[in-house]
This record gives sequence, structure tokens and C-alpha cells, in this order.
Amino acid sequence: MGVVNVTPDSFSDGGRYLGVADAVAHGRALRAAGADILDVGGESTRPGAERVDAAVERARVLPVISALAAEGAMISVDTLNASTAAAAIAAGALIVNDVSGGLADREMLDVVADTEAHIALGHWRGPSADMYARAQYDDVLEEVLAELGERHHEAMAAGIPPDRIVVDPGFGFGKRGEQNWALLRGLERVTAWGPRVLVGTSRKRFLAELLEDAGEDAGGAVTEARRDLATAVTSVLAAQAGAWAVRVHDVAATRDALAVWRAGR
Ligand code: PMM
Repeated sequence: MGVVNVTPDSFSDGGRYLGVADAVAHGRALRAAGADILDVGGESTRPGAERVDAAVERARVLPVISALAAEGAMISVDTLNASTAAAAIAAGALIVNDVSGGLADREMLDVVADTEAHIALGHWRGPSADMYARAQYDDVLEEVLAELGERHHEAMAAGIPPDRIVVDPGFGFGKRGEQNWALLRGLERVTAWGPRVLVGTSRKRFLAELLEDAGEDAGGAVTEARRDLATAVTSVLAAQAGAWAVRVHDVAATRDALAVWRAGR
């Protein structure tokens, strides 16, 4: 899954693809690089980000979704808003990627249930603006599994069949450095549960922190290229653990890493 952010403030590529034409061109490039799904988002979820009006979000993502879906791309829409999800599905999106697992907008699950769309439910403990305040766990893996289980249960209760539900442990969402590593090490527990598992570690802070901690000899500033290389490794670890998909910015690096993993495993 390749990331097409149509936002002015996303932490890693914010602003670069804000124009419709640029975002569409970026989506095409990601497909050419091997992405099976394009995840189009118009609201940044980076730590500290402020919410965007749903109408602004729709104005950003809908033309991009329409254009890419018309070319045959499989589109997911990265949104917390049920109104945006409904409009995106009408414009051709097949998957709704809700990092809040239906918690941010209480209409989300009903909206998806009324369509043929799939939904990716993320583990989330509250808005990005203050999400680290909720990063308190006795056992992060068990608590993420239990809380995702509740979201999955609620999605089914809303009428979404299990074969249309994907779960995502929500790397970085209300989780501090080590908590993310504990989740990654325990990912097989999540994939063993049953639903398809989506993993989003791309360019995230916990990767940069690890590389910073690796010391001065490790190569200086933690550039985007270094975060992408780290992401290619986490993509392999996720694949090894049985993930269904990885959500990444640098599709080519992850594609190469997965090709090497397949050949050498
Ligand atoms: N992370 C970001 C945005 N959307 N969606 C899913 N399903 N999982 C994630 O981990 C995730 C996501 C982080 O934002 P970015 O687009 O700025 O990298």
C-alpha cells in the first residue's frame, strides 16, 4: 500500500503532493513502483496535528481518488470522517482506512456497512493532538489486541462482515518508542488472531529515534532515505509475521526488500 498524502502538513511528505495533478502523478508513480493499493489521505494524523474540516478534506481527496480509480487503481481512503468515507466510496475507493477504528466518528461503521467497501480499523486511543498522554500500557501487545478486538466486534455488530474487516495495531498512535518495538516483536500474535493485518511503520518517529540512538558513527542526520531503509526492514519483519499489507511511502524500497526476503527465506 503506497501513501498518497494530499495534505499541507503530513510529517514526512507534507505539502509535496497538495495539488491534485501532483498527487495523481505521485499515485501513478507508486503503482509503477509496485503498489497494489493507493492510500489517499487529506488530513494529517502526525503527532500534534490539528483536525481538518471534513469539507476541506473531501475537496482534497475526491478528485485524486476519482482520477486514480478511473485508471484502475485500488484505492483506500485514509479518513476519520464518515462523510468523507461515503463520498470516497462513491468516487471509487474500495477500502476505508480509519486509524481510529471507528471511534472518531460514530457514523463510520454504519456508513461502511451500507456499502461493499472494506474497512481497516486502527488501534487508537484518541486524537493526534495529545495522543502521547494516553501511551500508558502494562502490556502493550495484550492491550492493543483487546482494544482492537472491541473495535472488530463493534464493526461486526454494525453489519460489516468479517471478510471486509482489516485490523492495524496503529504503530505510533498513542505509543512511545519501545512500545512500538514490543508490538513489532509480537506481531505474530496479532496475525494469529484471524483478520487481515495492515502495518504502518513508514518513516515513523520510533525508527528515527532508534537510528539516532545508534550513535554518531551511524551516519549523521536521520534523513528520509535512512528512514526508508529502516522501513524496508520493518516491511520484511511484518511480512515474516504474516501481515496482509504494509503501508509505505517508498514503495520501491519495500518491494525490493520483500523480493529479497521471498528469495532468501
Ligand atoms: N499511519 C499514518 C497514517 N495513516 N493508516 C494506517 N492504517 N496505519 C498507520 O500506521 C497509519 C495510517 C501516519 O501518517 P503519514 O501518512 O503522515 O505517514
